[in-house]
Amino acid sequence: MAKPTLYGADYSVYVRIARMALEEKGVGYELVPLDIFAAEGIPAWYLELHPFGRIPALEHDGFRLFETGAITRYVDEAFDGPALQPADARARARMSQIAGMLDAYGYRAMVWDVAVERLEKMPPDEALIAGGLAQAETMLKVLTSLKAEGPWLLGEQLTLADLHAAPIVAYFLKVAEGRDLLARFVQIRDWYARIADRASFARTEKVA
Ligand SMILES: N[C@@H](CCC(=O)N[C@@H](CS)C(=O)NCC(=O)O)C(=O)O
Repeated sequence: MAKPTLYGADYSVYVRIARMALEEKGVGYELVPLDIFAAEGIPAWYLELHPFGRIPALEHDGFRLFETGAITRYVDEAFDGPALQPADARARARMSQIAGMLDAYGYRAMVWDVAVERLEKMPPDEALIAGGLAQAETMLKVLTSLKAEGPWLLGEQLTLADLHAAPIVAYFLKVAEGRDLLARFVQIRDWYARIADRASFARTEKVA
């Protein structure tokens, strides 16, 4: 089968989720660099692939796709390799719930309101950071309550839920407040140590 092409930047949390899925499946792919925040703006050709101007987008044998959740499910279903989605209806629903929850309530709070605000804004908006940390605390509480017994979020099987969560948590941990908060959620802290130890995580780390 032809190699898929993924468009995006190595700094992006969502691009990393898609790349981790490709890596875990053992799928060779080409990463075409696309800096979504480039001063010169988003190239017109990319808006053909993603009319909303976000990254990533995938192209495979003439098939074009955007939205990370759709991309990771496609990668799991279209290629050989270990299954990254549970067969059981309830576990599969839980997987979608965790990914949806991270998209809706985790990403902005943990990545932008806390990590990017602390690292890149001078001076940072402390109220925004405090609000982001409060939401992150709820996220970590809920992840703890939803986590099944076993090494991964859904138990014994590594799934798209783990791959969706890891890059968001990794970004959050760039700042001390993120590290201090995670330390209080032992099960998620230990889960993170496991996922961060995988080759798919190391191979998608941004090179400085
Ligand atoms: N719903 C999109 C979200 C992707 C997304 O927000 N990507 C970020 C980079 S991590 C982006 O493109 N941001 C550009 C912007 O906010 O203008 C998906 O699931 O792929």
